[in-house]
Amino acid sequence: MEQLLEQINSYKNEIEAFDSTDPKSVEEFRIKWLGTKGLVKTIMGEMKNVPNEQKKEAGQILNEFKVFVETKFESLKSSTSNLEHQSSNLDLSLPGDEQPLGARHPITLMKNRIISIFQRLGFAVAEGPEIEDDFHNFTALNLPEHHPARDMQDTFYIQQNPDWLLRTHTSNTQIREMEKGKLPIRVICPGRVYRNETVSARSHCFFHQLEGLYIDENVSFADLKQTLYFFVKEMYGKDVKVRFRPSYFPFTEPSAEMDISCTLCNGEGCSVCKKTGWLEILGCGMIHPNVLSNCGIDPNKYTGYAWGMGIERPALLKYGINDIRLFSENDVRFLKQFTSAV
Ligand code: 2NL
Repeated sequence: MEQLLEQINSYKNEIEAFDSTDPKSVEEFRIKWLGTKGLVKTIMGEMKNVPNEQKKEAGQILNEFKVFVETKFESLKSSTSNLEHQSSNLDLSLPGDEQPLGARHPITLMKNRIISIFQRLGFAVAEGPEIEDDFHNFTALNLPEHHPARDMQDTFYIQQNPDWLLRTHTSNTQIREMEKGKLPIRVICPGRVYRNETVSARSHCFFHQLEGLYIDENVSFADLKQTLYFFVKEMYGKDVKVRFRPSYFPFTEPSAEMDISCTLCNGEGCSVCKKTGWLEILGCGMIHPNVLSNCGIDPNKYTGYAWGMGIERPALLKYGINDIRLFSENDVRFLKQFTSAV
C-alpha cells in the first residue's frame, strides 16, 4: 500500500510536469497512460496485491488517479485542437467564391415582352407539340393537299404515311385549342418552329413565332386592328406609325400584313428598312370559315381573327444584333451580354 501511494505520487508529478501542444506527443501521452497496455491499467492491476482490509481505500485512490490522468489528457487535447484551427489557412476576411449569374436568352426576353402586353388584353398562353401530324399543321389550316408549303423541300418530315413533321408554325397549337370546343377563345401561342431553309445571317432552319387567336360571336376586323394597334403602341411607343397591306394566307380571309414605321430611322429610310421607311412585323386576318368548321366550330355563329409574328426579327432590332445564328450558338460571350437586359 505504501509503495502504491509512492508510485502514484511520482506518476502525478510526472504527469503534472508534462505539457505539449503537439498532437503527436499528446497522442503518445494517451498511449503511455491510458492505452490498453498503459500505466493506468498496469497500476490498477496492483489491486490484487493489496490486503483485503485496505482494498476499499486503495480502490478510491486508484480511481481518483485515473480521473486525474483523463482530465489532463482532455485538457492537452483541447489545446492542440485550438491550435489546429489557429494554424489552418482559413482566412475569414477573404472574398467569397464567385457565383456566376446567368442571363435570360434574348429570344426569351422578347417573347416575354410580347406575352405580357397581350396578357393585359386578356389573352391566355398556350403551348403545343413541336412534332406534329399533317392534320394539325396543314390540313386543318385549309392548306390543300398539293400546297407548296407541304413540300419536302420546305418541311422537315420525320415520317411519311402517316405523315409526322416538325411544325412549320405555331398554328397547330391554336388548332388544338379550337378542337377543345370551349368558346370564346382568346390565346397566344409562342414557340419554336422549323423550316427547311438554308442557314444564313438573316434566316435559320428553326426560329420562334408567336401567334394569336380570338374567336367569339361578332368578332370583326376592327377588333383585330385595335388589338394590334394597342400592341404596337405598347411595344414601340406612341409615335410609331402603322399600316395594313392586303395579303393572302390560306387560313385567313381577308388577310393583311402589318408594317410599322422603321424604328431606326423614324420612317426616313435606311439600310434596315431598305429605304422604304417601313418594317413588316406580322401577318393577320379573319379566320377562314373552313378552318373553323375543320375544328368543329360553326362559322355561321362564330367569327375570329388571328395573327402571326416572328420573334427573332424584333429581337435583332431591339438588341442591335446582326446575325440570327448567334441566337443558337450557345456562345457565352454573346449570352452574358444580356445579364441585365429586359
Ligand atoms: C406570318 C403570318 C399568320 C395566322 C398566322 C392563324 C392560325 C389559325 C387560324 C388562322 Cl389556327 N390563322 N394564324 C393567321 C395569319 C397570319 O402568320 O407572317 N407569320 C410570321
